[in-house]
Amino acid sequence: MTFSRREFLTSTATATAGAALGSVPALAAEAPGHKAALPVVIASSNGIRGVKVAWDRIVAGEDTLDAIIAGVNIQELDPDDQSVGLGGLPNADGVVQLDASCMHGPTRRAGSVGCLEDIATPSLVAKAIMDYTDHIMLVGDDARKFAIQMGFKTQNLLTEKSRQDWLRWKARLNPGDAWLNHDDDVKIKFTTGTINMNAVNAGGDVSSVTTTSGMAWKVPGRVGDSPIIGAGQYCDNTVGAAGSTGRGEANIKVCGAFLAVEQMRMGKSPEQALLHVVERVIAMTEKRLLGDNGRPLFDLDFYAIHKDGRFAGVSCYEGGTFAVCDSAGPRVMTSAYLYKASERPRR
Ligand code: SD4
Repeated sequence: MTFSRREFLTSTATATAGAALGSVPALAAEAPGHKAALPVVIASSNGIRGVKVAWDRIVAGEDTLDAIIAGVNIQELDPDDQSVGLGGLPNADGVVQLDASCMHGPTRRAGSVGCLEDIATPSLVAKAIMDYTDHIMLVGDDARKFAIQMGFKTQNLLTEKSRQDWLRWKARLNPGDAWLNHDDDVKIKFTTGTINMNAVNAGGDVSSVTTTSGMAWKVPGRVGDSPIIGAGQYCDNTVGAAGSTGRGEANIKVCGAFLAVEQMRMGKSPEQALLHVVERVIAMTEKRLLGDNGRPLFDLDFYAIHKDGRFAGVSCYEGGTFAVCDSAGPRVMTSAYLYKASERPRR
């Protein structure tokens, strides 16, 4: 921990004001945060359908990891979600390469896959690696071969919509090259969703999963934070779970999901733990990614759940949301944040 107490209180005050939770907290007096009766499932906001599916399955007695993987499968198989699985935005070569990882609290096992092509459900491939091998991570063509051996079906993951977006990006890349712009009116997306989901059942068992097509237009072969155990997601059955969406390169450097769980282990609430993680991210950010006001030029969101039912979402900037489902049903909630939206530097 490199922050002085004064720095901690100053930044915590910013964050807490951002979360509209009132006065400056002392280290021991934490913001109350959110708490649900178990079971509870949380996810990035694109998981709003998935948290309900996962929660229903957990209530019906299904294992937490199987349940949340069923939850994220919805996005993976949805061709209109351009951040995950089928229809994900491709890399710079126009090839969809997927990353995913998962962790199962009760058995303390983990699985992960990076740079996977042609298989729409990398979360299930990560789980197959966990279930059927003595390894944790497989990547690239050999991960694809493994998946085929395990019975997964290959398909072209590049939808026409994502191919058109890639073409527009490519055409505008260098004004002087031989590609002509073929559509001037369309805004090009660079990153979108990714889905992280975490659950605790009534017995306090915890699991986590993250799945993504990664950063759009990435350098072929690039692996983000999602398949990195401890960055994209992490869980410990004695504490809770955490995960992330957003700029993976920023998260990897602080092992954000692991750090969040460790902060909860040391007694912080999920919200305070995640605020600590985001502060570490900012402290570790190179200058080229900071605006003149010292605020980051990227987005990064974290989600955490404690095994006692407390949970939180935290973003760099005001405006972030996350999905939750408990006995009150699925809903989107506002994330706490470090900086006001007005502090976001212009690019
Ligand atoms: C990555 N964290 O590959 C992912 C991307 C993401 O919203 O979450 N986008 O870096």
